[in-house]
Amino acid sequence: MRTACIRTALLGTILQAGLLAGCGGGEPSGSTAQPGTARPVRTSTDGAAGLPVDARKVMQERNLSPDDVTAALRTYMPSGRHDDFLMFASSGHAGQVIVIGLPSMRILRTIAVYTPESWQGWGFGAGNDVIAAGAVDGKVMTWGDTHHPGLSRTKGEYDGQWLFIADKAHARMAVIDLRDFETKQIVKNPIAISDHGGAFATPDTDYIIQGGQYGHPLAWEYADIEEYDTRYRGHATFWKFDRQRGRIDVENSFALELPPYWQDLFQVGWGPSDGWSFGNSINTERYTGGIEKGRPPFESGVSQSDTDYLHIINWRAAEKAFRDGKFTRVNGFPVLTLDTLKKENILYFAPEPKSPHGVDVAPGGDFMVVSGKLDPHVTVYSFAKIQQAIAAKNWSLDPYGIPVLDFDAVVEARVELGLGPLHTQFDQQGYAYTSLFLDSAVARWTLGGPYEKLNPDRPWSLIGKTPVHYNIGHLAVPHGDTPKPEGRYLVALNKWSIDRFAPVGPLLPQNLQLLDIANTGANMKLLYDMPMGIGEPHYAQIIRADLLKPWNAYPEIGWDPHTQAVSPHAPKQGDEKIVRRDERTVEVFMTAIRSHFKPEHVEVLEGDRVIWHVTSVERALDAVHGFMLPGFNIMLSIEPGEYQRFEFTADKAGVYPFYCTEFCSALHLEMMGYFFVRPRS
Ligand code: RUQ
Ligand code: CUA
Repeated sequence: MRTACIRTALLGTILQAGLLAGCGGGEPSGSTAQPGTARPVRTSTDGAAGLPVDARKVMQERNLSPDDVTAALRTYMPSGRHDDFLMFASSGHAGQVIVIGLPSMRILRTIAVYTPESWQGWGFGAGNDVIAAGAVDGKVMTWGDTHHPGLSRTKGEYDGQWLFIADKAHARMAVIDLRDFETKQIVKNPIAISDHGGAFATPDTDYIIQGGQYGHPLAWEYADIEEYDTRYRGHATFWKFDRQRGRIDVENSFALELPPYWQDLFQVGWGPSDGWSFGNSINTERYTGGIEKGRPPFESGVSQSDTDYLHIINWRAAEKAFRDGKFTRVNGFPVLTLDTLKKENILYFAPEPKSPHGVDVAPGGDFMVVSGKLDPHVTVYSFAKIQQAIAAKNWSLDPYGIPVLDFDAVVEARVELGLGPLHTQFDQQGYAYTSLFLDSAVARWTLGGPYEKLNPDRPWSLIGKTPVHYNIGHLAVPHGDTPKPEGRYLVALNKWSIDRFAPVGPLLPQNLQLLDIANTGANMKLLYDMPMGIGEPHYAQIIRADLLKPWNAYPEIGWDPHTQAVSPHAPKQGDEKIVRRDERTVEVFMTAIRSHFKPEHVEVLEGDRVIWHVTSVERALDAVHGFMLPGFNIMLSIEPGEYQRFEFTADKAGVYPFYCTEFCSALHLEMMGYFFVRPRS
């Protein structure tokens, strides 16, 4: 394996510069952006000559520069004007998805996924089955750690139909339907207890790929840590997606057994690299930790080698091997073993420097860009060269017998960008954008090869860096991980906000910063700081708003959002009733419309099992009702046309006023009723 051009000496410098401190605690780094730098007070408003007198007055009063005004004009949305793009951001350990409009950076809504959320009525009577389906060994998990939202694709491009979001904490995958922005399914990965939480759709959304993370025995069985090399494993799971049903088809899904190298994100190829997937790994050292035993901590043990392995997977060959039955079942789930991967030529590695993170496919599907967190370069792999190296068997073998392609044979270019490069996005002008965690900056650089015609002067070179505040993780460009980027904006998803906002206690918001990448040269202009105080977005994808076709009310009255069809059980207007099924079971059929529920009196006996159906018979846009039942942890959001069903046991006699939780009309306060639980005696 070749390592000559990697500057090992740099590691010490970088560690001193504060990567580890920035990750775990201590002072953040920021060579280009200093926290707390006060901006000079302006005494004039030079450059504001053409503005109306009022505007100039505001500039003076608020101490705004002409640049500030331009930034404000680029993001301001007059009342009623809609944003051009929607960003779907994960929310980290808040377990949700956050939807944000661009360029305004306004939060439009959150989508409850893994964590119950009462405004959406998710997990308080409705959605409970979906959450319960993601149970781990029978235990229902009521939170998740969402990292990488993945939009569905057609020919590699976002089609605006589905959104997938994985749970890093419990190795689960969720499906959101973008007609009603609701979670429809959560599946638990049967072979992994946790993983990196990535979700990338193949070009036509045949599969959603979820990569592993920390090595552990498959199906989380017990094995001593001394057996790490033999019993601990990584994985890449291919969830089959059934567009017709709008569900992951677990029966037709499969996984690849991988060495315990701590994989993370798996991207997919398109165009020339269609049928292939690319992931990376960070612990080919197979370091097992043990700081309490006097061993180096993971953070240094895992960073010993100069390179880890880019994982190159021929997923069509994997699919064929799966269809041909060449798998073994682990915890009931089909797994292609390392032996099968070798025999069927499914898996290859290529060295990647140094503590790599993320791999991103260029718009042409021709290059794969990898950043090494401890290497100032990005490394660009050529898919054509990868194919040549495979054909020429230009490889050595890793300890598990997997071919490791020769580094020099597959690398197209290395571009020096700065400290702590992480993730890369692309635009339509032949530029790439890489986040620099340690530099707290976004680097703009040029692609070469077929992209050279767009930037003939300087292929494969750094054009400029823009400081961000502070310590950027991911970055997102509209359609910036597809064959057709629409690079007007870039959002820097910064991990630290430090001094950017008014203090709100020791838990600070993240800072999402909007940059203008269309109207600027080397220095991209910062347009807007958005405090994100409801979760920690990791990755985000940004889609043109006109590609989404969400419903503004459910298509018909009595609509069951889980089946996306009218439910035969939905209560109808005029047919509201309370039916005693047997001595211990009562069924309630209720409707809701401004400004009453019907029935308003619901009486059961103590100890009854209650099955409650409610339909909103509203057709008006935004006429949403809520339904709560105190003491029973019930809270539904009933949107126009929607039907919902919930069950509980009325285990304590009493009088329970229920009410509508959404301020729906002038007589909203009167939209209530009584739930009487009569004592049996
Ligand atoms: S990883 S900050 Cu979960 Cu997306 Cu890179
Ligand atoms: Cu219905 Cu308030």
